[in-house]
Amino acid sequence: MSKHKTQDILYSQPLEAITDFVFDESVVHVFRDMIGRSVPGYSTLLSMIPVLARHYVKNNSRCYDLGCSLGASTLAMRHGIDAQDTEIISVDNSPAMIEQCQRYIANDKAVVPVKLVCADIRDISVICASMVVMNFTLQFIERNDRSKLLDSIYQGLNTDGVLLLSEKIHFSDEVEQEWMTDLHHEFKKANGYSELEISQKRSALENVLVPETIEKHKQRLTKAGFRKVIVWFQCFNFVSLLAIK
Ligand code: GEK
Repeated sequence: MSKHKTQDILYSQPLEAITDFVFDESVVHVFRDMIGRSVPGYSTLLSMIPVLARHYVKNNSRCYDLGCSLGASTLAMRHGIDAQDTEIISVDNSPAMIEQCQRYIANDKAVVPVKLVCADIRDISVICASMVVMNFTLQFIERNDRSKLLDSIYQGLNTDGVLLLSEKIHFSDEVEQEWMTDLHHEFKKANGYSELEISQKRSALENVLVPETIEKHKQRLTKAGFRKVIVWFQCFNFVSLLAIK
């Protein structure tokens, strides 16, 4: 694929009507560029996943990447795992994402088996897991379904297993909310996005990506049963939590 086709210009021209954002083929083509230029700290966060995988993934257990997109977190886990007899199950409900992800996984030489599943993450069972990654996916799940999903992840984790949950967050304090939103937009501008692109993308995501506060996430994870929940990474209004069973 030529380089210009992989650059995210989806919202660069004025659109007559802005429809809800979907993870279709046009997004898949530009996804790596889009997420890197839109999520502050994304590459740093990914670079820590092998470290976490080495620490948490145990022999004879499974790992899950829920909302795997093109498999960036899957590959990061795969390269960190030191344990024996493990496999990674990576799930996404976008057929276009899974198709492209399959190619990337096939081109990767690491040995841990990866099973790709095209399904809604609300419909799969997590079983015998030592590590579950949900990197910027829960925010796309309807709010009413979030507790049930986290409860089932908790049930499927082994004792001392870990959930890595990364999310865009909202602040209950209005000043903090505006402050971090401004800095996020600065980050996007510094990465070449125009005011028009930022505002059109924001409208497209409005009903689709629903952020919550850190407090809400911690409360839900604690209620699910996780014995310890910590924010291990934050960059502006993007955070990553580790929840230990
Ligand atoms: C990364 N984790 O690069 N079931 C399955 N997949 C879903 C669902 C659902 N109900 N809803 C959304 N998705 C990746 C990045 S992107 C984050 C994850 C972003 C999928 C959707 O198809 C998309 O591929 C992914 O969740 C979210 O580490 O684009 O901000």
